[in-house]
Amino acid sequence: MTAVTVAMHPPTLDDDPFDDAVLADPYEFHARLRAAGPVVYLPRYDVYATGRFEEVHACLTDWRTFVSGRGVGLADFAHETPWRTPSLLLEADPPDHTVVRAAMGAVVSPRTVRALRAGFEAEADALADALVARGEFDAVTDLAEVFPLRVFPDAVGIREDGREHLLPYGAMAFNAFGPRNDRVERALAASGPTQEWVAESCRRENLAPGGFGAQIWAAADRGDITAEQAPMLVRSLLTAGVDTTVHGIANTVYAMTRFPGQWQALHARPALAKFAFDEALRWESPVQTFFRTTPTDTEVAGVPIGEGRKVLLFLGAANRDERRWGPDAHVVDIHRSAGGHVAFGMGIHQCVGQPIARLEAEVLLTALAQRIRRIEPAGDPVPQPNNTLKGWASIPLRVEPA
Ligand code: HEM
Ligand code: OVM
Repeated sequence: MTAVTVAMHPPTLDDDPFDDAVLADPYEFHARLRAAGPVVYLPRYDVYATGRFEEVHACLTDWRTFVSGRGVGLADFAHETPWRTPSLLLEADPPDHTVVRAAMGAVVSPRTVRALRAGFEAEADALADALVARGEFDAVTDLAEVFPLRVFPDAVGIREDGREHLLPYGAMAFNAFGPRNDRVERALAASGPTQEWVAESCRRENLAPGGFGAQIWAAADRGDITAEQAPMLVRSLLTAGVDTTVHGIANTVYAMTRFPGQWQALHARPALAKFAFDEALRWESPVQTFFRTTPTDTEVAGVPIGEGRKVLLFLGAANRDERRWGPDAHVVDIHRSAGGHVAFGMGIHQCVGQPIARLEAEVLLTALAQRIRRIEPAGDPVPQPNNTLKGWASIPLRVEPA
């Protein structure tokens, strides 16, 4: 017998995953994406894509074959000019990435973040008290946007004025990973003052002592990183550290409105808050997608992929893959083992801000679970379209005090 290698042509899907309607409700598209095959071709953007857990996980962990240094959005930095200086973490590969990541990992660590817990708890308790007293509020604008902005900028040590730039800047950065559609063009066109404010905020003299920002500069003083790299790392915190947690918190509340029994379980045992957060991140992942680029000819699940191709990884679809999570993948169950989801990524780029995100979510959900017996929608949630982030602009909520 002669062994014959057959180059497999991937199935083609004509969908636009960055269309407003798909962004608002991507799950039907995700199902067709996973069903079509382990790898599909999207002619609309001339990219390969995968929504299956096994392939997404494999690509995330194989950083040599699927690089980040050419950008983790649709744009290939080998051919296109990035909208801003690329991130030294997100948009870098070893060995450059390794040094910088070690420095950031020392600044944002389980140990350094533990010191923030008491202060975060006090803020969470105060906010929960005020919202429960109101009885009705918006889970996005009154809760999920308020809490991170109350604790995170102070933890970094940035100045008070101009903090209203943080959410728009993050939204723009995550939009910019997608195609240059209207949403991106409009945001970029008006972004001058915001970009200037962010750059200013990263300077050593504008960062309060003791915060993550000052600790990044201290790493430069020690020679762990250079003085040119320090402000770029502060920028990474400001870019990735706000909108992500806002949507993570809001999506968790939304998940609980869709599965009221789960809130009952959480109220009965507030210590389950951290599991509720992981399960919600799995079920509705705030960061839906990232791209990688192939520096050499390769292959995924038998599908050949040429040099210099973009591969679109659907984290949010992988987190609902029945092959990995079983037939009830689409059900929220805070008692399941959601650990191992890829909502924070996987491998060398796995979210360095996780300890902060988890702390924020845990203290806030705990405070709410202790005080609220029942939650129910007080109106229709309003989606917030973003090329990368899955979230809501508004989630009207009614709560019944414990
Ligand atoms: C990386 C998601 C919160 C800072 C990542 C990645 C994901 C992610 C999926 C991997 C990117 C890749 O593989 O290309 C999330 C989610 C969050 C969250 C869902 C909240 C629920 C945060 C926070 C910070 C942060 C609070 C900052 C304090 C970063 C940075 C990276 C990163 C700097 C790049 C790490 C590297 O490339 O080595 N995040 N993130 N994130 N995240 Fe987060
Ligand atoms: C960064 C960064 C990291 C993760 C996500 C992200 C806008 C940015 O290092 O700037 O999204």
